[in-house]
Amino acid sequence: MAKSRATSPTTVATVAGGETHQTADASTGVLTTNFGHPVSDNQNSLRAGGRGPTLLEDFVLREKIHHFDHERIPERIVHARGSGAHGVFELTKSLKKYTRAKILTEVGVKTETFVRFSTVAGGAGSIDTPRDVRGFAVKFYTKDGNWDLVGNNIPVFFIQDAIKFPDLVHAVKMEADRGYPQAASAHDTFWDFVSLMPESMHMIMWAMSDRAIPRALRFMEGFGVHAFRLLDENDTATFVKFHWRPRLGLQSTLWDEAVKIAGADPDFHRRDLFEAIAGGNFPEWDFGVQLVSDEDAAKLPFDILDPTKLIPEELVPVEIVGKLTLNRNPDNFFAETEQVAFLPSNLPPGIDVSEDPLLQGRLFSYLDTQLSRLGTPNWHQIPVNTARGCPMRNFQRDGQMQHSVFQGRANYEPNSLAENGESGGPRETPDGVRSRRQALVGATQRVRSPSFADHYSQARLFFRSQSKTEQNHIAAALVFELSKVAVTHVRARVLANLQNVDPSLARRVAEGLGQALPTASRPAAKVVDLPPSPALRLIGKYPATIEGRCVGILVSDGADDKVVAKVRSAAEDAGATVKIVTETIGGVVLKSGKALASDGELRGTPSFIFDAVALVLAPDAAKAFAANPSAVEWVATAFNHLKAIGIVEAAAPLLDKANVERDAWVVDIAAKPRDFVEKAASRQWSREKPPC
Ligand code: HDE
Repeated sequence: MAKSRATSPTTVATVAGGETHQTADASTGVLTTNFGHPVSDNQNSLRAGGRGPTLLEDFVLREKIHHFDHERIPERIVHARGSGAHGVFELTKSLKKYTRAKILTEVGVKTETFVRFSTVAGGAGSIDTPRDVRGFAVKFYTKDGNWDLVGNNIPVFFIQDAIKFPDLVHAVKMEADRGYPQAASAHDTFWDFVSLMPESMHMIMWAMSDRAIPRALRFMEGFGVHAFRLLDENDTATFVKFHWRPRLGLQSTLWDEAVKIAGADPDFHRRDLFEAIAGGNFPEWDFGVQLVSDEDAAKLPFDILDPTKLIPEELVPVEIVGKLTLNRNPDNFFAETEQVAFLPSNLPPGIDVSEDPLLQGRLFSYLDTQLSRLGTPNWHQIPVNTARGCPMRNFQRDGQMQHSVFQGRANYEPNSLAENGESGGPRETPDGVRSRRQALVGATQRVRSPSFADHYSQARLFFRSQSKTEQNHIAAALVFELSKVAVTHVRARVLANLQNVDPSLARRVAEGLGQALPTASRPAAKVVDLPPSPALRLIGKYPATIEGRCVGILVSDGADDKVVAKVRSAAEDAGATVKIVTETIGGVVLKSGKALASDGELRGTPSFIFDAVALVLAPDAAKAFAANPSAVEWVATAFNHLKAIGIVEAAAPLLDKANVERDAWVVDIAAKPRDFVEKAASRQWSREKPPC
């Protein structure tokens, strides 16, 4: 692993130029002010008499409150709510033929990374489970400088040109006059905007699919979205799209679960990631590339520079070339997850941009935003942002919060101070960052290329490639979202656009809204039927597994120890974690007389935070639970959320009260613990009644 220069909070960190500075030391010892004065009393401010006013001269108090008053920095304008982790990237297959970037050519080398996942629309304190796109931003501390792959969990985007981004974000965020809704696209302004921007329809299909309500950050795919370029030794370019594939597979919540989890645990995703890493269950992703030559790109039935389009895997397969493992939680949320700053323009030699007009705008935006967020052009010196795999030397100097103490006189170049025996400073190298050699032609103009005009064919491709269940969910999501839209003509315009995506979908949504179906809007380009791409599905794309998931066991006093142990070991052997839920947090006494500790009390630990549940109950407890609304709801919700339910015979009164039909996903756990675990790896989709 590349050696870190900014290490533990108690060490001395080396910064640019080899100087050192002290990082915050939070270890034991005497409490001091920020300037090292020992503090004698951290409980009482300095007063004139025991009941008198506080004295202005109390510099200990004033320093403490002054610092506290300025603890917050502006939150990100988008992607404010995020969770981060450290990790390591290892290349498994060299791309030497296409690039000179060491991160993509040195097989087996481990490179440190920092990853930040995020929602887009909500503020920093908003919930983890809204319907939203998730950010998937990876910082690789490569030997050739930082590479930031700032992507999402959806491979396309709403708009084609950066100039529309502020409009999109204004439309989706809280409405300007009322300051709500927070973290929700289900409101007038968002749908008004997207209904007027048919280019957003492909992304809308993804955003209304279950991809936008992931079960955990660990179970998401990631995409670089734009076409980038790889440059070989001769600077010959190949287009590339980047992909992350979760080794634990893709999994989403149901909408009803997402809504309920928002209330039960607003930190559901953050907690899941933190606990998984703390428990040694390191999430892993395969890293893949789709490579396309200029000649092949020209033959694609869409423009590779258009970020509202994806390259179907059936057309260009995703080649797996590396692996990312998240193996360390941040020591300090603010210092790392909040202050990490990504730049799509952070590209090591051998990786280059494309002319995608959305990417081009991002190359400017991210650098700019860091100045208002982090307040200084020296934000690259914040440890989480500092290059680690290589030196950082140049003649940039001074600025607010300059941490480096540069030596010597050479703060300009060229200079000849070396001839005088002084340090002349660093020099450029031909091996550094180089751009593709590309002839740029065309008159200066503000136009949208005609090759970007087809807004519907891939939206249709996505919808028609989904399983029936996923199509049902998309229709239901559209009905839900549009039902929150008060302006009727906006709903009508969305329906008119949906007609071009799929008339049967448009009809279903219109019926769900109880609104007449308008005729289709006029597409700018002919909509074509593309061959379906099963790789776009969520359900069934990866093998079903319970690994990394969580099973909740509702246990009562007098429950059979052996059955509890059986379920636990079957689930744990398959890689799941187990949580014991009991009526009170005090736990239970099992049949053998042994005490069993509780991980959560029944009312505060609802079944919808689990992937599967089991009921290990004594007969009298099952009867008592049947008269307990919280217990009945616990079981009924698990059933309605299509989960596997492991049961013992004695649980019958509770199951009956909760209207649980004994289908194949309701399994006798005492007799068939393995069958339970197998069923727990997926949902019983046939239980679901299509909501519209
Ligand atoms: Fe961003 N985006 N974005 N974005 N974006 C930001 O940068 C922006 C876009 C994405 O965890 C901001 O440092 C513009 C696409 C992620 O810190 C800001 C445009 C994709 C993150 C910004 C886009 C993304 C951001 C806010 C259109 C997927 C969070 C704070 C041209 C490929 C990174 C910041 C983190 C954050 C601007 C479009 C992903 C304002 C102008 C497309 C994952 O600079």
